[in-house]
Amino acid sequence: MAEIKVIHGDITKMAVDAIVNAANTSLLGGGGVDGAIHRAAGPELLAACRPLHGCATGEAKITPGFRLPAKFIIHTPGPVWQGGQRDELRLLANSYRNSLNLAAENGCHTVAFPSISTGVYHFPLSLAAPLALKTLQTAAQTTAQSVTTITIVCFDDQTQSAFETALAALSR
Ligand code: AR6
Repeated sequence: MAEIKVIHGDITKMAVDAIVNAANTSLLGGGGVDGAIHRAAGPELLAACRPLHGCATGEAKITPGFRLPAKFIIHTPGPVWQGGQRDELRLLANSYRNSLNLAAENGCHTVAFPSISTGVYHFPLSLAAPLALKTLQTAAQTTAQSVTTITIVCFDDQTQSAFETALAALSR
């Protein structure tokens, strides 16, 4: 069974098989973790993203990691929070599940995630963290059994605390 870990850190520094990017539907870069990943991976990443012609919310696409320590980058646009009545929970779960499954299909054993949609997309952390961990745990037990380690890389204390609380509740 996959181990799920929560750490404080910068996802661009993770030496794992795949890191996940909280992208937008254009896949052509942006701010936040997306901007950091594009800066660290180098201009080859944008060149690799252009022919992908974007990605629907909740779906996922893969590129090489280029100058990153990670072998692959899995790009997923999470939902923009609009109050909770626009299918945001299902779409966020789709982002986590589809990203983990795509990693497994590409032979990845170690995968790192940022907290998708809880930055400029304003998804409430208190809802996102438990949903993310439950979705990842279920996918790791069913469709993505080859994944051994899932690391949630938190960039700030509030995110880390929300994921640690959700992880403690998950293993109870
Ligand atoms: N490592 C790990 N986490 C990070 C890093 C990093 N280097 N940098 C920021 N975060 P956000 P979203 C955290 O806004 O809400 C972009 O412009 C950040 O603190 O990056 O899904 C895209 O192009 C927060 O906890 O992603 C889209 O347009 C989390 O990553 C839009 O933002 C997600 O925040 C996507 O918005």
